[in-house]
Amino acid sequence: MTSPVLVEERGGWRRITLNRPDKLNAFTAELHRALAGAFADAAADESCRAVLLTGAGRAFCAGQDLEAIGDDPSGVGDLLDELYNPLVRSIRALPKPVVCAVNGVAAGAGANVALACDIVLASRKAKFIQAFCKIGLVPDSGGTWILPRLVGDARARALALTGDPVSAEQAESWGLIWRAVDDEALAPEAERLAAHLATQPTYALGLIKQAFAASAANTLDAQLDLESELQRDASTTPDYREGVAAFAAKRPPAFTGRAR
Ligand code: LHQ
Repeated sequence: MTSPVLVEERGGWRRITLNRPDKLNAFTAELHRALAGAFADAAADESCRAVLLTGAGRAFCAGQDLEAIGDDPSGVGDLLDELYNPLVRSIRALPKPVVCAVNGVAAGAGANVALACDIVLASRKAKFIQAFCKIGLVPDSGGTWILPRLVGDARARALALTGDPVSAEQAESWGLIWRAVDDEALAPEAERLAAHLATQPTYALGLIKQAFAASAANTLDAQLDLESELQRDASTTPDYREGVAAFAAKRPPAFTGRAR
């Protein structure tokens, strides 16, 4: 049987591909389990220093598989607790960068999982749809948290309340994503970015993710204290010494990505 998630080792980084193209890579429990395993492996493997998440076929992900879930509402909340929320948490907590290459439509939880990634590129044919209201649900997978932070309250509310699609170009100009790129440029550009990130001071990049995670709830005072703490930690790494030495020697740095 075809695996619902493909993992390719690319030397320092790995590509994770949602692989149910006939169903626009909609989430099933099986896909969730495979994806959780792929992120857990990426977290555990020190040689993996960046992750690229994308979808097979013409879509990135159409959210929850509405056929697989049937019409029994009793398990919907549990699905979030058991599958979607851990996925979003694992992406945000992964101490290495996650690039998302949104290769086509990203709807419902598919959109919000993409937006949970650290750097989001989208092909010009991609669309982001907060489809939840169209089926009588509320945005999940962090949508009500991340949307207002990325695009402001006015746009976030309108997107969630109408379910209107947002094009990749609009998403870029609103700051919902990092960059919209031509369709044929998406894969090479996302790969280049993941490969570049995989050569960078991974431990420090993980600390940067920690700082951004905390900033959403922190006062400036608390964030300044956290920055001191994280900077102390970063400055004890071999990569910091290497970065400064390489700068002084006017040569490219060779980072290990390690903490010690
Ligand atoms: C699908 C799906 C799909 C199954 C396309 N399921 N088959 C969390 C926890 C618990 C419960 C509920 O939800 C959640 C979070 C959520 O994600 S809720 C939101 C769920 N997603 C949606 O409501 C989006 C539904 N899909 C669509 O609106 C459209 O398919 C989009 C706009 C994504 C794409 O439209 P088209 O490009 O026109 O493609 P299509 O509609 O023709 O779909 C192609 C095939 O994919 C088709 O199957 P078929 O056998 O007829 O070729 C669709 O039935 C299937 N498909 N989305 N979510």
